Amino acid sequence: MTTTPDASAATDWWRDAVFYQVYIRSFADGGDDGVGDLAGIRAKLPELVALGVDALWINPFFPSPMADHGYDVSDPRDVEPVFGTLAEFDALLAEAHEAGIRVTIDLVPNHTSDQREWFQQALAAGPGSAERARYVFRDGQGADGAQPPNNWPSIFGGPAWTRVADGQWYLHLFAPEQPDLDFTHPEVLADLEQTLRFWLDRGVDGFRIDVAHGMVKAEGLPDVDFDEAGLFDDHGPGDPRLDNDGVHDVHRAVRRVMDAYPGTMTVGEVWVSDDERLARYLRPDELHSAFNFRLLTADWDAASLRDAVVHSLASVEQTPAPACWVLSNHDRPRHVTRYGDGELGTRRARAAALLQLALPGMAFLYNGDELGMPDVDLPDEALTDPVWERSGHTERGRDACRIPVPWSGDAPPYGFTSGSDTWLPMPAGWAGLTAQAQAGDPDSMLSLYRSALHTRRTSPLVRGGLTWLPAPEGCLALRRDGGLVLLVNLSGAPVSLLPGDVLLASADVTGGTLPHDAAVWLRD
Ligand code: TEU
Repeated sequence: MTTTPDASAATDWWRDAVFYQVYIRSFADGGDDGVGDLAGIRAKLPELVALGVDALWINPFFPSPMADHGYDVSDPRDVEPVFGTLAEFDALLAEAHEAGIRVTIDLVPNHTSDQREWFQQALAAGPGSAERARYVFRDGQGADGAQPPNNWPSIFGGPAWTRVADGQWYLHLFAPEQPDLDFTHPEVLADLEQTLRFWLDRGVDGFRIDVAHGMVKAEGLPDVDFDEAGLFDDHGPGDPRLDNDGVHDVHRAVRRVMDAYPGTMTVGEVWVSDDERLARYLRPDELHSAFNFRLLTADWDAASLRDAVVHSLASVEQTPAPACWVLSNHDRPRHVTRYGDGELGTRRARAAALLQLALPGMAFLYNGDELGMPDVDLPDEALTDPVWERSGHTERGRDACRIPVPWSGDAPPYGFTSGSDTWLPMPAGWAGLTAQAQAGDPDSMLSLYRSALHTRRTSPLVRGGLTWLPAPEGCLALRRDGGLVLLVNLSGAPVSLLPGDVLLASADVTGGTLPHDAAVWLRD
């Protein structure tokens, strides 16, 4: 066990924390195999301290056949050899805590790897067995049972059912290598509780909970009555696969475990856009917090961004949870690219950073946000995301936003690994994007993030609730109770600054004007 940083600090340290998402395969390689690992994270802790983040969320690093890059877990209570060892994890945890950085990890309750012992036992034991009851096995439809039990599509494309040798089918909302567990089975919940305690006893500070709206399916597994097109992006209301009321019992059970470890927290990946439905996950005996993906899906215009902020705040208003702001993650196109790529996308991403970090609540940065990393178009043969195969090569999947982070130097692999190859290819032309190149440039994205995080952490201005201020047409203006004023200009033309001293700006504001696609922090 390690001690938590600053043990005297409030147990709700996470309420306004800045989390840094470490997509472990792509963050830093401590060896030469071209895949990031725990040793790589240890080596980069000084960089994370310099950046000024409060906590990490590390994507799954558990034993896995890697059908979905670690989200197919074959043992939830160990470390995948490609990423290191349990001892290496303990060392990382101790060093991070020493450096004042909390560590949260990914919890994948909805499904396991098909290579997990449980699933192998279920296959061997046959229809009707106790072993099969931990998963969702059903007989098929039609005279010979050759049709799947219902018409559910997998979120990765294709049917959500796969038939096994004896003729039964099993459910997988994601890849066939990720069979869904049945949470009505008491052993399934007991195992999850054991996993929570295993990591909490080692000293982790919390969990990001994968597909936190998915563990319980609609009673009777009824057919979906919408067509498959758009499902990948839309987990809308009425989808019988997701957001069923029974899932809240799972969250209550998780919370009971968490409550025995003061100062720890959960953040749920809840792809539910309805404010009231989302709020249900944030009741006092459920999740501590949940991602709100409105900012991550909003268009770059004043109305959409304002709408994202309003709804994110509304979803937590009647709950004990803080808001939780995300611009990018390992599942979606990076925001530099969403905002138009190149100089335009970068310029907007700088403004978006000042928006995200000015808002009340938790903020999640995705590794590379601080460098302004864009997506990379990869050739077909480089694609590794199961979505590419499952969709019949109609969806390219998520590799583009998972390119390894460039640290130094002027050619691939840019200091990411001591080897020569990287698990996804890194492009030429990134010399200026590396952390090393940006650290020395006061006008870089990295310098902007460092300044914003420093101000956010140290200034009493960036505290308290939010009030909208009157703003010029096409602009957003708001004030934190502490006195920080944010102005974002999406009007397409320069606007005058609001009154106050400039603290930080995403673009040149000399002369008292804020250029378009820029943002400024002011002291009122
Ligand atoms: O994602 C769940 C989820 O709903 C996403 O698949 C999302 O719909 C999709 O990526 C489109 O953006 C989580 C993890 O974040 C993802 O990486 C995993 O692949 C998935 O669960 C299965 O574990």
